Amino acid sequence: MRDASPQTTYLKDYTVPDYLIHKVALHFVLDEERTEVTARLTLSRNPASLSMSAALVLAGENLTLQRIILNDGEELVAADYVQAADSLTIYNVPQQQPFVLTIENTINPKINTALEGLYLSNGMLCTQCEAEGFRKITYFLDRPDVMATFTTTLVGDKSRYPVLLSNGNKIAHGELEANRHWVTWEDPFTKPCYLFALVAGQLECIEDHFTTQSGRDISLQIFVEPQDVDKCAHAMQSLQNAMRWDEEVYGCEYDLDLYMIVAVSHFNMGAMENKGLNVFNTKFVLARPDTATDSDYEHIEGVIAHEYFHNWTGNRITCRDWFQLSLKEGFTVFRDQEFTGDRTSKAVKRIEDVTMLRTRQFAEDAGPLAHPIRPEAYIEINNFYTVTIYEKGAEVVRMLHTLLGAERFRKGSDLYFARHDGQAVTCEDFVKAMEAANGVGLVQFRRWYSQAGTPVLTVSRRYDSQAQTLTLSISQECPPTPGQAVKEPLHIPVKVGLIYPDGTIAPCQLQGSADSAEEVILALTEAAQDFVFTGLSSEPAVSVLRGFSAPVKLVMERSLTELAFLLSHDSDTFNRWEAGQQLIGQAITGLIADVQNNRELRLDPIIIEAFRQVLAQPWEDLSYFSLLLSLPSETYLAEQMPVIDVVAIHTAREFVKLTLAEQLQNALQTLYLNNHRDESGCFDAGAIGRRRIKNTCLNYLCALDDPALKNWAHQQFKTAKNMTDQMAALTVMVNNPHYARRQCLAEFYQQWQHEALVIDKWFALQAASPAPDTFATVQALMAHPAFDLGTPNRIRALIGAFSQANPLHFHAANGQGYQFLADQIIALNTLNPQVASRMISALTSWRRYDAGRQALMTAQLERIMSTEAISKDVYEIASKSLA
Ligand code: LYS
Repeated sequence: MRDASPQTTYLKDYTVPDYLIHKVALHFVLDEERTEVTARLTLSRNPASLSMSAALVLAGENLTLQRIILNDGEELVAADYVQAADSLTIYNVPQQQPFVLTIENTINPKINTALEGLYLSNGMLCTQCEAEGFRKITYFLDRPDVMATFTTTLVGDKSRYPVLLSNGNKIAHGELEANRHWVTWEDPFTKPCYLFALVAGQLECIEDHFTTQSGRDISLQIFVEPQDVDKCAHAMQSLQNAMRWDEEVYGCEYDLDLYMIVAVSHFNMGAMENKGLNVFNTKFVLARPDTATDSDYEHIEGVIAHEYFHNWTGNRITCRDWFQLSLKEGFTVFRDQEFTGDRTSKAVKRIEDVTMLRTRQFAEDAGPLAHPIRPEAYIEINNFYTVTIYEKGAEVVRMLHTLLGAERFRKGSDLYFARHDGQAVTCEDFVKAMEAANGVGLVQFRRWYSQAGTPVLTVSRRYDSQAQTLTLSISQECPPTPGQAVKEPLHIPVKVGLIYPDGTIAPCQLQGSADSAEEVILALTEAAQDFVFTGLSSEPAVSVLRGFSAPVKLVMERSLTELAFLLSHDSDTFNRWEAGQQLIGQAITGLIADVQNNRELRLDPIIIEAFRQVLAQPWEDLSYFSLLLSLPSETYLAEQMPVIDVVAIHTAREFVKLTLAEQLQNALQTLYLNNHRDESGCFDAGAIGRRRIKNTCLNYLCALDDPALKNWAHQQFKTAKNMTDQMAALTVMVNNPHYARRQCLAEFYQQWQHEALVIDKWFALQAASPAPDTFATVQALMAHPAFDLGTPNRIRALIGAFSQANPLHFHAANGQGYQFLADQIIALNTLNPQVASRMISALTSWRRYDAGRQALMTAQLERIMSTEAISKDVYEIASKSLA
């Protein structure tokens, strides 16, 4: 084990930089194993710095320093500077301001398996600098509050690197001897170095344009490897949609004349918003109807939009320090969620986002890694690109939007852009702009930024028939999280609607107020508060937390009958779906107890009746209809249990699925047949909805041991004209006993072996299967020629899917799943620390399991902790998981 634990960085220690860098001229001579970097930096002392020390400390890692030159004069000698593993300290820099420092160093992209800094992806050179990757390119003040203009010259072999890209506009290019050429790029906007990018390789480009609201013509280019040019149309369309939407909704127009996106197959995350040159994981660019599912199409549009939206929320206005990460990510996620909601179905998008929040973020917030959306300390910032920073951060922005309303929120964002354009700012600056633009105070609301944990709202009600009033008593409580034993009450918007027993809307009129509306937003600010509604002629049903108006857990006693009533009558699409989920969730919870106590299983007829009613109604939004028919996931159900019992959850849920399939077989079959078409390349909401409802039915029907229905799946697999249908069919064949399972898996591989993203699906599907032989399959797949520990997408597909999407087998009682995962994390620790540390998450929640599993999981975490040369990334997550 390492003797000194890695250093922690604290928000409270923030100080302004001692030096500023105004201008950066970079010169690269590209080579796979020895790239030469020359950085000419124009610096000056920061007048705002209080430090008296004259030394200039630059960050740098894995760099081979060649020489340092001051003010274009003499080379510095050894006595002038000190080099450490992660820094370069230069003494006695000139008093005259500004001054110029030229640093020459070399780097080796080929051995850079961490995929941070400059690295190789299928022979192409590319960069990833956020958060602290620029220091792996050259020595620099690698912090977001140092903003400079960049000019970049790339020199490379014409055959290997015909395309040479960097940020901004191409200002010059030319030929050199020995089959080489060069290009110079200039980015006129100041930016922190984490937004720097370069790409060099044999790439093909598809091109289009966009005319902005002020009439400027922007050239749009998407660069991919040659075999993928036929999979870019959707990404291009998505970009244009995002550009239009940002103008319409936020008044934000694009600023450069050129917008480039490059898709690379080796990428640690989803995508990166480098100024004018986004670098994307291929997964979020490439799509053709036969290779990508409907949900892939939606994710591509969402991620393209996310990175595009960053141009204002992230690039023009960036973060002062990495503790403010949610300033750009939370806001940008909120923006992309709203965009997708507008483009597809608002109801469905909200439900999907909340589902993800409640399964993943709530789990994070309840575990040893819980942190506020503005954390106070980190060891490795890459570990803080979390669902809390992103998704809970988006919920906090959404609450501001809910509290202020769309118009006033827009006034706030306008002021934020006007005040801070070109600056590196804080979450506090964002809240202040919202306050100032609207003349409101958000003092208590700020606690959302500093407090971790998921608040629990407990709601009870009392109807007084004489007074015709309904009193809602709401209390809030937030469990302790690491480092935060006591929590203060938060400002929570609780959206409420009332429904009379005949299904009509009851007026919401709060005591003492003259306004009456169909719904109200209650401002819960105290630990416990009563809200009295007046003028109610009979007792209404209460629809609380409409649209999931705050990221909280709701505790409210409700009978199955009341839930069934809300499922048919709630006018809020989110709560209507939620009532159904609560209904079925309560039933499954009861069945889980029955499984644990060896009692006979029986599904309450009220559930079957509720589903029958849903099936009997006409639905316009078929995707929403599908969600109403879907069961809560095993992961969601696990979240609701005091001690997670993966076997009982799986057994109970499968029982419910089977029973519903048996009881509703005719209706499900009809629905399947009515929506089964041979549609290819059709991506309107209607076609997407038809596929979704049809495949939901297929999933139920294939739980039945009926050869005719199993054949439906087989036929669908064989005749599918799009990946959604093909994948859905293969999934039910892999997840249920099926005569053609092996054969279809083999055929699928044969058919798609040259499409990496489709093969990822093939790996993930098998790794997530509840079939009894899954663990053996996963082990065998590790040895498959197409498996590769150097490709993050493949790791996520196999190891990630098994550990995060297969609770039943990952948590096998004998601990084999845990040991397997720890083996992979240890292997990845040196290869790719970022990916390794993300894989630990499956072990982090060990306290949620029984004593036997707890012991097995912690033993593996201890084993990970004793890894030789453990990375900061892995150390932080493993040690905090155990703490
Ligand atoms: N800023 C990127 C995004 O759009 C992610 C960068 C990840 C850096 N480790 O989410």
